[in-house]
Amino acid sequence: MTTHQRVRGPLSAAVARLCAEVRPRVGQRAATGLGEVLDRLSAPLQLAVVGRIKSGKSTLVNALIGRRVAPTDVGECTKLVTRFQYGTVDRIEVVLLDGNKYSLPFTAEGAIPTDLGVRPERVSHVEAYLTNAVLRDLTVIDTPGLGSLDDDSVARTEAVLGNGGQEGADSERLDPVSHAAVAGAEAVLHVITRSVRADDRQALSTFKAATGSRPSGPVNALGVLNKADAIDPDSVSGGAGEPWTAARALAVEQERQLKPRVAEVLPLIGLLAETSESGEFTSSDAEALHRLAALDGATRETMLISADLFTEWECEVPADTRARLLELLDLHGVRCALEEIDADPHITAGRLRSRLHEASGLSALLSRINSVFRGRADGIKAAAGLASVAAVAQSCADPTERARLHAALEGLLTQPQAHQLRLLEALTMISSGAVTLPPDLLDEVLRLGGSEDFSERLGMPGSPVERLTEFALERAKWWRSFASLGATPAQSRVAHVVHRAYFLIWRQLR
Ligand SMILES: Nc1nc2c(ncn2[C@@H]2O[C@H](COP(=O)(O)OP(=O)(O)OP(=O)(O)O)[C@@H](O)[C@H]2O)c(=O)[nH]1
Ligand SMILES: [Mg+2]
Repeated sequence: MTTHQRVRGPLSAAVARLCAEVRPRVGQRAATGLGEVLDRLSAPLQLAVVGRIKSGKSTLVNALIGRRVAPTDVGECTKLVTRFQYGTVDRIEVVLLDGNKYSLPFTAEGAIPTDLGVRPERVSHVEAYLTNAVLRDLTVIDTPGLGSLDDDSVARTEAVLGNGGQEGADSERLDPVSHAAVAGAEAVLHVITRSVRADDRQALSTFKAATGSRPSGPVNALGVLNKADAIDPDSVSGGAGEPWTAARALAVEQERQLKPRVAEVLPLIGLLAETSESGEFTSSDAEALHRLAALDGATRETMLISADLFTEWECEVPADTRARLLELLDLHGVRCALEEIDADPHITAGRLRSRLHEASGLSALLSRINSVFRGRADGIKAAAGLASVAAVAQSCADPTERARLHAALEGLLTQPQAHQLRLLEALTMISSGAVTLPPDLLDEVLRLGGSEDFSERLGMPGSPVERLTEFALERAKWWRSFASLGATPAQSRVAHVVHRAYFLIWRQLR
């Protein structure tokens, strides 16, 4: 049964207790909903990778899992949601809209076949169970490209990610809306490329599509500026003629545009990350690169001008070997590898692979995923769980039952230890645009909700406790007077929460 499953962290545990306590006192439907919330609270964090068509979502999914398992660059784009979760044996399960499931073998290369053996219209989504350790505390969800889909696929995607209707629902299941809120992804990697387009921004604000009723924000969303290798450094101000510097400058610019809907935007060369993480890069690839490095300078330069020249120019390395290198690394990756070989002609294949990994930017992304998502999984999951309970309450036909659920929610939120959830809720209101604050106050609230560490939350890392205590009290007072004097009603709600957050910090520091 669900209730004995492990719930990770005090906030999730508090929400789990709430569900377990109220469940016997509500009707069958709401009880089923609360059961789903409970299941969800003990499951790994659900991280969806979303973005425009062909932005490199599946490539990034493979890099994260460390295996080329999601089909990439399939002539046809990804049409279905695939959830990659931990399992004790590798297996693929195709879930049909009528609720039936069947399993499917991996391709010879160990990937999910693009042909699922049934008409795509009949499929709800694909569950892939893998033994990879990363998936123990993170379920990774690959999604179809935004803007790529016909209405039918949109409806399916939303149903799985949590924003739409659910076909084949029997009477004991939740109604579509609450199912959506319960099933939605809890965190998001938003993959963008070169420029943030209007529809990227729109996608972020309607990111509800991926997270049920919970919009993305600084607490649960990171942006990834992918294909950093394809950025022309001369086209970016501050690019300094160097691709990675240009990518960083562009990421900062995009972050400015997208904040506070994402915590941060990080540049990435997803292809290099995938190749170096998935074990696709072999010693014969390294050997081919050594042979290319040994070519005379003029030939090498010419070949590196374009992909066509790289594969078609006369040279002793066979054309199909070069085509493979291009597929694994693209031109920029090949260039990086050749420079590494120039610097150390005896570099081993393993070392070359790890240099490519370093060049991909994946380490920085993983470390942010750890601090933003894994580190805060408890708060993220608990906030998602609360939103789900609220959605279950909302969909109750019986007013007494609804009131009981609301009372339980309120009861939980007034406990001091649950205040962090109020703060997360306030951040969500801000990031969804429901509340606006002047930039300095916005930064302050983001900081306050952005960490577990008191000195970081107060923006004074390394300061002595006395100074922190004093500052927390000062800001608590300020926010209280802002709440009653200077603020709009919506700002005032947020200000009360911020005031209390400072007050609680002050009390604990003291
Ligand atoms: N040069 C370069 N190519 C990349 C990078 N990331 C992905 N690609 C390539 O871009 C193409 C599309 O990648 P996918 O991962 O299939 O993109 P997707 O977003 O999953 O595409 P859809 O599912 O069709 O929307 C593939 O050929 C990838 O190899 C990158 O960082 N650099
Ligand atoms: Mg894809």
